[in-house]
Formats: sequence, C-alpha cells, structure tokens
Amino acid sequence: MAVANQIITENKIVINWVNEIAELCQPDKIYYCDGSEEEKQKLTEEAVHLGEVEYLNQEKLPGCLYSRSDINDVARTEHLTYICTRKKEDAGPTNNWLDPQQAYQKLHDTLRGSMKGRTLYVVPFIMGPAGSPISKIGIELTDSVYVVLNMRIMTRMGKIAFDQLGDSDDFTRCIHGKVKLDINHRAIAHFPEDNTIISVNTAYGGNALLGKKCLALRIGSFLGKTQDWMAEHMLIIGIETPKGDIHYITAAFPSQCGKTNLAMLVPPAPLKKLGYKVWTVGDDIAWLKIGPDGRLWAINPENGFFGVAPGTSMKSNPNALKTIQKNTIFTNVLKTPEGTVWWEGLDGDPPKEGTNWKGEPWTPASKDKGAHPNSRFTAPVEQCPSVSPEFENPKGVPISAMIFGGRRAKVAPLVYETFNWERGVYAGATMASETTSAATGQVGVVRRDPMAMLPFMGYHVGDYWRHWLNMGKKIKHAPKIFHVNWFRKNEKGDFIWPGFGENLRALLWVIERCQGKGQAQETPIGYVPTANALNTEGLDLSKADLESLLSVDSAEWQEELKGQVEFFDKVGDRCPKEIREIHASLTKSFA
Ligand code: GTP
Ligand code: SPV
Ligand code: MN
Repeated sequence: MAVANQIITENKIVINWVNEIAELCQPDKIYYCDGSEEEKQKLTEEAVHLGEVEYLNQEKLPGCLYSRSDINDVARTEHLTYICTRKKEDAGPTNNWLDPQQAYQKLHDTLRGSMKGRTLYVVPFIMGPAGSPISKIGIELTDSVYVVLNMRIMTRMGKIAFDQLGDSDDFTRCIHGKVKLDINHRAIAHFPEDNTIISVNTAYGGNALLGKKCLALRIGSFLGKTQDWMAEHMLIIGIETPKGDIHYITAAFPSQCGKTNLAMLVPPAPLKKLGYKVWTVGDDIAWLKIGPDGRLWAINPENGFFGVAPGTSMKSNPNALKTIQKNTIFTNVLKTPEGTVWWEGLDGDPPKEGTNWKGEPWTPASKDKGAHPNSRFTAPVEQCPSVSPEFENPKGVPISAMIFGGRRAKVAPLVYETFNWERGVYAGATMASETTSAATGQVGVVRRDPMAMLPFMGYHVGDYWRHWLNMGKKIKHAPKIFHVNWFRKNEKGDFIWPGFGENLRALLWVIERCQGKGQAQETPIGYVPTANALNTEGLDLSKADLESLLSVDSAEWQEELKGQVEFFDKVGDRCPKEIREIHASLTKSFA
C-alpha cells in the first residue's frame, strides 16, 4: 500500500496494525496525520474537493466550514451500538451485545475493500492534556476527511500523540469506515477487553469521532473500573467567589439537557456585580482520579466542543456564540446565500432565504426546520472566552461537588443535596430524563438514564454502580453529591425556572453547602434549600413558583419509587444491595 507522506512514527506495533487494516480496507493511499497547520490547509482543500465540507464566508467566519450529513445520519444510533464482551452478561441489560468473534468477522466483512478509491487517514490523538497521568492515547483509522478535521479540533491530534506513545502498545485501536453510510449496515462496536472500537456506515459525531463517546466514555468507563478512576458524561466548571477562591463542580446531565450551557455560564447582572465568575474546563466528559491529597481530581479529556446549535444565542449562551466565530465546523445547520449560518433560536430575525440541513431551499415560511434539532458546531476549547486557566493543567482540578440532573417536568425539585456518597450514588442511579434528538428515536419520553450514562456505559450497569460505591470508600475527601432539575413545568406546560445564567443561583447554594453554610430543610431525599436560602435578587419569580420548585411531593415520589424499582429489576442480581436498601428506606419515609 502506498503511503502518501512520511510515516511519522517508529512504533512497529502501530505501523503493523495500520498495514493490516489497510490490507483489509484496500484504500488507494495511507496518510499519517501530523496535526500541523499546513496539513490542516491541505486536508480542508481535500475535503472541499471531495464535497465533504464547504467553505463558509471567510470574511465573516474565518476558518469556518459547513457540512451537511446524510439525512439518515444526524444523531447517535443507540440501537446499533454494541458492547462486545466475551461473556454476554458482562455487557449488562442496558447494552446491545454481540459476540466479539462474530462481530469482528461481520465488521471486517463490511470493511473489506470499502476504501477503494479513498485515502486511509491515520489519526493519532491524546485524550487529556499532553503528559497528564490521566490522559490516554487513541489512534483512529478513517476514510473520512470530515472526521479528521473534527478530530483535529476535538482532541490533541498529530505527532504530539505519537511522541507521547513512544514504542508502547497502550493505545485504543479505533477503526472507522464510512462504507456507504447505509443505516441498515451501520454498527458502532466496542471491544473493551481488546481496547478496540470499530464503527461503520456512519459519519455522525458521536458515532464516528471515536475519541469522544466511544473511547472517552465506553472504553474509558471499562478501563476506569479496573484502574480505580471514573469516566463520566459530565461538564466541569470553576466558580470563582468574590473572595477569589475557585470551587470546581462537575455535572452529569443527559444529552441535550444543558451541559454546554452550564459549562459556559455567564453570571446574571446582580451576581456579576457581587464579583462571581465562572470558568469553563469541560462541557461533556470528565475523567476523575483520586489525587495524592485524597480528593477527586478531574480533567476534560477533550480539546473542543461538539455543541448543539439550535437554541444557542447571545441571550442563552453568549460564550458559545463568541467561541464559534472562527475555526469552527458547522454540521446540519441552515446556510445563508452569503455563506453564513443560522439555526432556530439564534438572535434576530431569520434570514429571508437559505438552504436547510437537507440541502433544500428554505424560507421562514417553510414547514420544515432550517437546522436539524441535533445540528452541531465543532470548535476549539481555547477559543472560549471563559476557558479556565487550568484547562491544560495535567493534574486537573479538585472537585468539591458533583451534580446529577435531568429533564423532568415534575417530581425532582430545583436542587437538593444528598445525605452522603451512597445516597448521592442512588440519586445518580435513579436519574430519569425526557429523551431528546441527540439520539434517533422518540423525543420527550421519560426514561431512566443512570448518571446520564445509559448510552455510554462500557459494561454492566450493576457493576458500574458498584464501582461508584467502591470509589466512595476510596476517596478520603469525597465531593458532596447534589441533584438539580432546571426543567420543572407548571400546569400550563411552561418552564417555571428561568434557567441558563440564572442556574448560578442554585450553584451558589451548592457551594455554600460544601462550606457548611446555606440554609436547608431536610426531606427524605436530602436537603432542599429553604425559600430564602437562594439568592433571587432581580429574578422575576413568584413566591408560589419558588415554593413549587422546591417542593418534594409524597404522592409524586411514591410513583417515582415504583418506576425506580422496575429499573432495578431490569438491572437484576448485579444491582448492589445498598441501592435496594436505600429504596426500601425511602419507600418507608414517603409512606
Ligand atoms: P449534549 O452535547 O447532547 O451532551 O448536550 P448538552 O447536555 O451539552 O446540552 P446543551 O447545553 O447543548 O443544551 C441542550 C438544550 O437545552 C438547548 O436547546 C438549550 O437551549 C436547552 N437548555 C440548556 N440549559 C437550559 C436551562 O437551564 N433551561 C432550559 N429551559 N433549557 C436549557
Ligand atoms: C451527546 O449526544 O451526548 C453528545 C453529542 O454530546 S455526541 O458526540 O454525538 O454523542
Ligand atoms: Mn454529550
């Protein structure tokens, strides 16, 4: 096989593996990515030439590209995502399973000869800051330039990764082939026992940028279980108080439930005036490890944001809008005749005309949306105005509080503190949320989504809960665990809480509780703020609304507890007994 450029590694294990996969896929060329600026130019032109991306207006949006994906390839496909452990029971009842031998055979058959006429790109990348003891190396082999350009933003990509790898074989083998983008032969298969991922017939973000959900969460969670660390679907932020101290918090919300927005939060005027600031460390994934001081430390393994476009505006998320003015790839949004982009929920009037995400002419009178509800931007973290000075710190940041939360029209109050680590694990394990367009399937149905990890656990959910409980015993100074819900609705069906920047008000109570302050009342599920404990200055919220946001209704919780037990039964005999015991105790409390 012809190598189009210099092989920039001497690692024989890597070279042999690349050649083996090339032999199977039969590309015309192999290209080793070095991550340089010149290479970016060259690959961009190649991608434009191949029709995978278009240039946007380079005066208005310098360095920005536009991409439209296949109509059947716009979101994660959870029913086509597999965990291929040798024993079926190790994948657990929440994952699709395939026998590894059969899966390799089937996927190799799909890949065989599929890259004829194409280039195979070798994409070495680091998840995490270079040199961090928590970071990991992956190498993705792909025939999509779109994937290469995205990976270049989302990870520390290129020679830097080969340098960190040296001659080691400790890297995740990631194989991605577009094949024919055929949904009927699509598969995203993980082989945690072999540290390998194979994804075929898709080019969508979470299915094809294999460092993200596949490596950093599914493979990561599996590695974390045996290596005493945690891979979680969590944002990481630092909240700076007027005194100048910074408290770091992680928060796990399901897909499209507000992580990017919270991660880039801008304090509302009254809190800004008091001197509060928010620093962004990560918006989607956290890797957490116990530090020498006995605290839990977190890094963001990613280097970019793959954020939801619709709803992003100067009002809802100004930091995101400022981040995506240059060097950004927009996928499945609306493109205007002047080469700029638009989506539902962006500030100002919609453009008079444009081309929608399907490539069809669009006007504001069109029935269809201009942008797909799961259209996304890919942008470098370093462009975010609120990026934390600790973002590149290989040690990560020490975590004071962890938050779970979902989209619940009812039941869950605005915020509560769980009594202890075990009760916190319970709150995470029993999380539920309305489904969104981040994955194909019905939108708006409540489903259990433990720790926001339902689609991302690389092994048995019961073992995953056990790992959380075990970690609690090992962390000497464990973070406090909270639960939030920004999405409670009134009888009219409107959100009661204003959300977005105002969420800082709930987070300030969280920080106060970590410092042994903050007024609270005890309920069976934990401590809920008293009505006067939240700073509501300048907020247009009636007393009745605030009370309703903070209420814990027995009848609703009795129903909730019934739903929870159905899920424990599904988890089966690997459901930790501690979880069942807490359930029994809550059932008594609410009776
Ligand atoms: P993924 O990238 O899919 O993991 O999503 P995410 O968790 O980062 O969600 P994101 O911040 O992109 O928000 C998703 C949707 O929720 C957007 O349409 C937001 O406008 C909306 N949203 C975010 N925060 C809030 C909030 O506090 N209140 C309300 N009502 N909506 C919110
Ligand atoms: C999510 O769906 O949770 C995302 C986008 O963050 S994706 O990378 O597609 O998973
Ligand atoms: Mn996500």
